Amino acid sequence: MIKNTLLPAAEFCQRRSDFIQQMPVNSIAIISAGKEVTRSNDTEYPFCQSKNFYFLTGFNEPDAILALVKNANGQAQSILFSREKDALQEIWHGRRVGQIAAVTDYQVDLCFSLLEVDEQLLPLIEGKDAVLICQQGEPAFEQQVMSWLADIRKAVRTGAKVPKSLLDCSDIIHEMRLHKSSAELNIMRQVNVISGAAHQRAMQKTIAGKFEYQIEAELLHEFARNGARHPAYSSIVAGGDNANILHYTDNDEALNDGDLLLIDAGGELAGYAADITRTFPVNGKFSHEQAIIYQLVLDSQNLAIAAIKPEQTFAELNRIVCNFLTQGLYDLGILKGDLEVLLAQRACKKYFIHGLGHWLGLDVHDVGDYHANAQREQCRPFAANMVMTIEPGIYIPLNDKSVDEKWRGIGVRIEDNVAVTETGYENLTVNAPKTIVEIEQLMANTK
Ligand SMILES: [Mn+2]
Repeated sequence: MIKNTLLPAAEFCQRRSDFIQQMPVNSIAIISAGKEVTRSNDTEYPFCQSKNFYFLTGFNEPDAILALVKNANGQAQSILFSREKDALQEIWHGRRVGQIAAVTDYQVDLCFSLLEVDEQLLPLIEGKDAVLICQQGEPAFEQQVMSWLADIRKAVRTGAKVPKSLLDCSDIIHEMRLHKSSAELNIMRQVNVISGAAHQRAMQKTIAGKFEYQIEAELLHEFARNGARHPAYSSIVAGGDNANILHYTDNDEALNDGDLLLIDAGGELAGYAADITRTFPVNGKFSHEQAIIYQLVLDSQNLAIAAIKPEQTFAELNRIVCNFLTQGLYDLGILKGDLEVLLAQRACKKYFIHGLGHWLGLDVHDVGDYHANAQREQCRPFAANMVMTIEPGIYIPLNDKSVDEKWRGIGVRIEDNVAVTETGYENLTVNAPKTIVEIEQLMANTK
């Protein structure tokens, strides 16, 4: 359990009060922490807190429950339920915050042991008009809440009043998470710098003959030694044709002289993710064809980033990138046919097979509505303090017989993390080398 020192308790307090403002009067929100997940037998995966719960508490222990109460008169209360102090458990498994420190350090109004949850929570639920929970992805906790409601229902003949509605409050929290505070932006800047340094280190340590997982080890080393102990997601370290497998995480093959290496990796700091992709030559020097495809992807990315500002949309950025990549692939003879038709069909999607970007924050694919329309275009107007990735790519698999052999096996993705500002954008990804010159120079200087 690492106490979060990067975000002050006051920020979490403010979030709870902003959330409570949006609750109906005479309701209770019940938000559950994450559970430990068994890896094998009696060992667990590293614990990852439920991000909605973390967003509202900063509290990093499993099994806890947050109850936010808004009474009929508008009065509010934050109540945490957490594991009780237990000398023996703590000797075996680690320290616990306990109920006293939870109140002082996390600034909730009250904290009870989980052993008291039925006794304390049922009277708070009883008599409310609505119960709010995060339904998305938490069916087991929803069952728990249903069973509490059933317990109250058993007492209706003695006057118990059962809440009439069970509401999903995921959207309220997700909207709050989409708009970053200045403290959150600061952490996201920091984790981007840490992750950029990891990409630099990966470039410096790459030589033909090493295995992909050895480069992964360099990334993890650089994350952890700078305070981002865990990666935000499983690192993709994909040499040669492996780059054409979008979510390749086997990372177990040898790197070959003459191939590109695609790395999609970011650290997690105070719960916040970086999500950076770089593609560079294993031997430190782009081949002619690799350089052409790389520059095309890079130019398209720069075009998209330069167009970011309030009111801009992913749909429009997609249009800009698709037009540019389609034209470029046509000029290279990789796309053949009538240019107008190819542009209208967005023919580049044959080789640019994923979306242009996504929201970024506590989750790497962060929450927040995209306002997708019937054509699946993401039309949500950007606003200041939203953070997103911009990650165009071109993937030409080795077995694609429709293109000249010289292009086959090239897979390039370039991904930066960008915050919307009042007047434009701020690229948070400031130290991961990106131009061909920068990459070749860095790699030449370390050989
Ligand atoms: Mn991404």
